[in-house]
This record gives sequence, structure tokens and C-alpha cells, in this order.
Amino acid sequence: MTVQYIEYKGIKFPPGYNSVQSLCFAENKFEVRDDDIFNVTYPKSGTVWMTEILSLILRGGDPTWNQNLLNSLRAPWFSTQLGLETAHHCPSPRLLTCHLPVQIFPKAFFTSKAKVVYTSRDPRDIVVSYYYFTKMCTTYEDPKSFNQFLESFLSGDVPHGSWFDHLKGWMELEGRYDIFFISYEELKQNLRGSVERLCRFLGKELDDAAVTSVVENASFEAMRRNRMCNSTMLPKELMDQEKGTFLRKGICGDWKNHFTVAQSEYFDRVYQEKIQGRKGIFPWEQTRQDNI
Ligand code: PPS
Repeated sequence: MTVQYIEYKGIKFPPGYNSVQSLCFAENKFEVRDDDIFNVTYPKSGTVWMTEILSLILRGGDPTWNQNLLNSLRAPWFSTQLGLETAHHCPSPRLLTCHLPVQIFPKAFFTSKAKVVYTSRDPRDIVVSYYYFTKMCTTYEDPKSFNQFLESFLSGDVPHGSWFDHLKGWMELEGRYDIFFISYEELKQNLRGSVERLCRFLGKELDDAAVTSVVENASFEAMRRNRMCNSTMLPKELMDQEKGTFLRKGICGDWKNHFTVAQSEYFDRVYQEKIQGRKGIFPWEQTRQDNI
């Protein structure tokens, strides 16, 4: 199926909820509150996972909110038309979600005291997850093949733009704003420790039982059972559950089941060239972390 993507500032966005107006509003007019908490990711990096974790932390570990309200209402996608409406009506402190690259992020953030949690993930696992997602999500064009999708990803010609630019753009702000960087791999390896670090960043004191509840309710299994975050409530016109599962595998290193040796070598060449200067600092670069 051919999909007519929205284009804003040289980046493609899936149609439907996004529009040039909503993106422009998000960037230039969105009013940021000092106690806003932004959940920022490149697609397929663990966005909905972080929404569950943050929602649970804000409620002191009580899962009632997560179990009774859709994630898109708990942490609205404020750069979409629908999400903006929701965000306006959310009581403080708000949780807000987006995949925005830094150059389109609300300008008001940079003069506010708001916080950002930025979750990154092994780009090889992102490509695989993204590939399956585009097959089930109707606002994305069907990839012709995995190889074609990989090439588009590496050249930045996919919805939401280049992963390399997204990551580097956000990392350049490190130390200058209230931004917490964490990776999918760290969440997988030590969810409890990650939750405790997030609590400290957010200034939330949770006792051991509350942290345990966050960890249990944000587990892959619990999330798969929870219709408020497993995407099964989305209409078929948006996401065809017969073509895949949103909470698909939830593991690190699935790329090894998909990449050929040639694709892996090609990926490494592009990665070396584009990630220059930052190489060696990400958990996915240490092979021992794979297959967590
Ligand atoms: S989206 O569409 O961009 O919002 O997708 P996003 O939420 O960023 O990423 C989806 C992937 O995150 C995995 N996921 C989890 N993994 C482990 N544990 C938990 N609790 C969890 N929740 C979500 C989800 O399964 C997708 O990854 P893949 O590799 O496709 O399974």
C-alpha cells in the first residue's frame, strides 16, 4: 500500500494523527510546564515500556492507573492533533511522549525546568522491530524486503528520520538540560536498578514494595496482558493485529536472527562512519550484553 507521508523540516512522519500544523505547533507554540516529564525516543526504542515505568513511578507503584487508562491518555503524543488535546487537559505533573528529534522539540522546553527521559536502543534491534511494525501499522508503507528497509534506515530515509541524527542531536544536550539518558539494554539487564535511578532523577521516593510493583507491572509479560498498553485496543484501520504483535519479542540481540553476514558488515561500516566520536559508550557495543 502506498502511504503519503507528512513532511516537516525534511523529515517524514506517518499520516493520520500527524500533520504539518500539529508538528509546527509542537515545536513553536506548545506550552511546557515546569513539572512536565517528556518520554522521548526514536521509534522502537522502548517508548511504551518507558510510559509504563514512568506512569507507575508517578503513582507510587500503584498499577490502577496503568490498568485502567490507555497509555496514550496517560502520556499523550502531544505532537499529534489528538494527543495535543489530551495534553492540554492533563493535570500536572504531565507525562508526555514523542519521537521528535531535538530540532523539532518544543522551544519552550529550553527555558523551562521540565525533564526529559531519553531511551535509546541497539539500532540493529530497532531496524528489526521497526520492520515488523511497518508491516502491521497501516500508516507506514509496507517494506519491500528487510534488505530494502535496512538500507532506508541506514540512509535515514524512514519515518521520523535518521536514527543517528536523532541520537546525536539529543546527546549533544547532555549536561545542559535536565535530561536522563537510559537504554533499552540497561532496562533489560537491571530493571529494578533502572527504576531506582529514574526515581532519583524524578525526585520520587518509592519504598522497596513500590519499586517491586513497578518492576512487576512493567514486565514484558504483564504489559502483554494489559490491554491499556499492548495496542490491541487500537482500531484495525490503524494497526492490523493479524499481521503482527506490537509487543513482539522484547529481547536484545534479535538482529542476529535477521541480519546476514553481509548486512551486518554493511551496518558496521555505516555505524563506524556515522557514530564517530561517540563509539564505545553504548551498551549494545559490548557483545556480552546481547541476548539478555
Ligand atoms: S513505538 O511504536 O515506537 O512506540 O515502539 P516502542 O514502544 O518504542 O518499541 C517497541 C519495542 O519495545 C518492546 N517492549 C519491551 N521489551 C521488553 N520489555 C518490555 N516490558 C517491553 N515493552 C515493550 C516491544 O516488544 C518492541 O520491541 P520488539 O523487539 O519488536 O519486541
